[in-house]
Amino acid sequence: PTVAQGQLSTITLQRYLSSLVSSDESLREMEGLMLSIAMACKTISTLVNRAGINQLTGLETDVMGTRSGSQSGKGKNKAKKNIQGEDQKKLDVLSNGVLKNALKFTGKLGLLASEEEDEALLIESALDSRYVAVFDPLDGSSNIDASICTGTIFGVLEDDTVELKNEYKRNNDDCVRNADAECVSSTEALLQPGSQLAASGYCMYSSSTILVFTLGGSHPVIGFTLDPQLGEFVLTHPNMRVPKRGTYYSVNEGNSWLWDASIRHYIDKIKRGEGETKKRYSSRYVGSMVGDVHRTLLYGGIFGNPGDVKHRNGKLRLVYECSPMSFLVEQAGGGSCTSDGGSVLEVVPESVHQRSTCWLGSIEDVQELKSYLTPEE
Ligand code: AHM
Ligand code: MG
Repeated sequence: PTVAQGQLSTITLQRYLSSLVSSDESLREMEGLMLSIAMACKTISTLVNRAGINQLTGLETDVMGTRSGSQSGKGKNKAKKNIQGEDQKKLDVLSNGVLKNALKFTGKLGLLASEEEDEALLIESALDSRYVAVFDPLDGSSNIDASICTGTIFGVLEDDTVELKNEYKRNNDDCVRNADAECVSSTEALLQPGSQLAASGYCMYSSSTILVFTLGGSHPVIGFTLDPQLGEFVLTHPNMRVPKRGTYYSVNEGNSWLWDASIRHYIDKIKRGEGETKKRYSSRYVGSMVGDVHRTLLYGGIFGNPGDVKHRNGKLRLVYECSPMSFLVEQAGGGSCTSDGGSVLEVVPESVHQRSTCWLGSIEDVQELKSYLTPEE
């Protein structure tokens, strides 16, 4: 819908989505999914806000009911790790549960994958549903205990393997269950390139809680701010467009000694004012992808997680970090690429948790970066 500025404060997420459905009935399932994602984000926002008060900071430990209470996690109990070997924070685990349950109970989602789940989960009650979802429930968790912004990242894909899942249903003795007695499944429907996303977005937990998403196609990138008094997401950013150029670069420069020479060269040029614009770029790096991408969407510039000699594919995950964010930024008129100058959105994932380099931001800044990069052999 076209939204006049004066009407902004009255348009809730629910109202916005139902007006979309009234002109396009095929969006009805998506409406249900978006509303449950939003509901989960509201809950996560409350958890993040109250973390310090409700003792939700610190690491999740392995032994149930015997948490050491140690903030560093160096007590007797071992910190719980995700499949990638990273320590899980209590809030990582809680947020994952909130989002998982919200999506499960929509009855509109057959399969989901999360940074905090070792395997993809099959929702037995909704096997013939149209969509699957991927998410990082609480990205930037290294920042949580310092009350620095964090966020949820999500992507929704159409499932073209419904027949496979029905087959599975017929033979469901093969169901392999995880520790929570949930059914884990083949990940085929999740392993689609980012260009196939039907929706993607993030919710940022910061001085405000902001939900930004796109439904792809001709739909804009749109942002809603949680009004704590109403308890509703209210439309505040009706059509987000990334400025064509910015003056900020956002990378972890602590790793620059390990980067490829081409990337060091590019960053060196723009910060000295010797790039195409001849302007000196400033550094801005939160270390929370959602915060860094949100700023880049609004102010322009470039964000990247380049990879280095030790970690060729960088730190971020393709399926639920790089792809959804690149899809969103491209939909807002920006650009994205991998560290060899290829398209993030065309990479076909081989596994749910695989990592990928990724750069995104202002279209002209991404193009300038690409002129320094060389395709990998
Ligand atoms: P996480 O999913 O374990 O929180 O890690 C992802 C985060 C991103 O939010 C951020 O861009 C990146 O890690 C920062 O990594 P680094 O601290 O190495 O710069
Ligand atoms: Mg993450």
